[in-house]
Amino acid sequence: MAAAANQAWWKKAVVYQVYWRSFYDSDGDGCGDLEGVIRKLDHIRDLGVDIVWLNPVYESPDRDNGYDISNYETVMAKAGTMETWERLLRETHRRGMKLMMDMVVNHTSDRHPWFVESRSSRDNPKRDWYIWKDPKDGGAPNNWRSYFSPSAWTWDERTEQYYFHSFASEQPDLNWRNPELREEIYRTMRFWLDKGIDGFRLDAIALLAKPDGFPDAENPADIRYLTNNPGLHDYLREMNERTFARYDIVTVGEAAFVTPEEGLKFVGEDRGELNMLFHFEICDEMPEWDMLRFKRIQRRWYEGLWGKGTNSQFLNNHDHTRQVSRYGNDGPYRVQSAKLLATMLHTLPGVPYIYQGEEIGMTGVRFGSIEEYDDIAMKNKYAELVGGGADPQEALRSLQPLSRDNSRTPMQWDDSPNAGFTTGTPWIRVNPNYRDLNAAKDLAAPDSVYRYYQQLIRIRKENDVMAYGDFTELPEWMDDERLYVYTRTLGGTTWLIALNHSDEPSPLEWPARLRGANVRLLLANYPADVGQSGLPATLRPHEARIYSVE
Ligand code: TEU
Repeated sequence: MAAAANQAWWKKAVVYQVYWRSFYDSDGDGCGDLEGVIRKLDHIRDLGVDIVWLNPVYESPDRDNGYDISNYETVMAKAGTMETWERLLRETHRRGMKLMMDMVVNHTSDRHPWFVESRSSRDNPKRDWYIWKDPKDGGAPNNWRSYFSPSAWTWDERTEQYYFHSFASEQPDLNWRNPELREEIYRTMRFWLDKGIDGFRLDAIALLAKPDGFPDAENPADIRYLTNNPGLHDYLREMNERTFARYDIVTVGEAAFVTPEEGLKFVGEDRGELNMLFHFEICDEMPEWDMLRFKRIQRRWYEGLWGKGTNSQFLNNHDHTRQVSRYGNDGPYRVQSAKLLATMLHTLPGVPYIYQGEEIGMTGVRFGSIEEYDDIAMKNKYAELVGGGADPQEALRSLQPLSRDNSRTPMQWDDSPNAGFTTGTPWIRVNPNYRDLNAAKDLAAPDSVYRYYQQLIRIRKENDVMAYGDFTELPEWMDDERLYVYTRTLGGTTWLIALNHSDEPSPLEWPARLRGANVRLLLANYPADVGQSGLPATLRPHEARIYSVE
């Protein structure tokens, strides 16, 4: 395998995602805010995190929780003021961390002044900043769905045309064919870069290009047609040249439906586009834990990117339910499982992302009625199902496991009312398990998940092998559905990671080449003597161990 690609500060980084509206509410209005993030920065810093990824804070009607922007250069009042944001930037930097902003340039809010102008008349100068089409056969211009609605087109009575939206009708797509629009976006990006931010997470960045003529899809339900269309990489190269390349920053592209070969087009170090890829071959396409499928995906992406571009490692975020519930064990082995998943993500090739609350093993949630949910994607889908005749309770049950709200319930700080998140009424209900599952209780526990994350991040940062070491699965367990055993090797350093992703103890027959090696325990998620030599004959349920091998 090719040697690790050239080194860069962000390749050894650990990213922590702050969904600020659910992080900490400083003023009791029930919604998290930037002042609240400032007050909790030490919680993030003490983990050992390098980069804070802040979900969108720009002015927005909040139909999609900030991913429907109505002014790119102001902070939404719910979050705070520009002064608060500038203080957050300073306080983040003062703690030796970097701030990565979430930038949404595929679409705006339908209340953005640009769209208000664009929809005002067919000959408005900004008409072409969005995508307008005449009806076809008396209906929508084609048969495409959007991510959030049965049709990707919404009729506009005033100008008697349809406009295109990859997500909700409140999120009209920008027309990236228009050079004037592109320049305005680049100017906005430089507005934030000139404030001293350290990077961007680029939302839905694989959707910018649209195909000529918008032909009908053979299978409208398979929405891949929304992504990776011709011209996309021309836009990304121009974007990089006009903005990112002029600053010492890091960029990560959220790109759905890409293969490793396509992913490399975004992040190949010779491409002049983006730095890191955030793909969804797991979270979008692997509904529940499947060890062999997970191993295959990891192999494919390692072979496709390693030495040429940088992958991200994550199993949850604000759009995907909490990993210990979806891909682990959130019952009797919740603590061990949370630590095992973390060990895997921080030792596999790629930059690890921590989603707020993951570091204390927070779990998914099940609310009793659709009214208790907030997620526009879930509510639109529920309306579509029930409108199509589905039983309401059955529709709710079918949508609950993957509802984005599973990971959007407030951060659970302590066992006081509303988990210490707010003194007001929370914008979304707190997970009822907060009394037993919260940061204060976890930090006081001898088997604290948070303290394990601290150790995991520390050994990653003290050694280059995790960021730059080659990845090799041990053939003895390649087809094992419980055990995941692999090494990372850089120069003379070899680390061995052994994971038992199951509720049962798993015996291991170590190969002779390892039985005689000098093996030393570096970290374990069960009580163990770090530094002890020798390999275990058995791994306990959800046991994870990291060894150095000489
Ligand atoms: O999500 C984009 C998105 O939904 C897909 O690209 C991807 O397949 C994956 O499922 C993520 O869920 C981004 C934001 O993360 C999401 O919160 C927004 O709702 C969406 O864009 C629209 O801006």
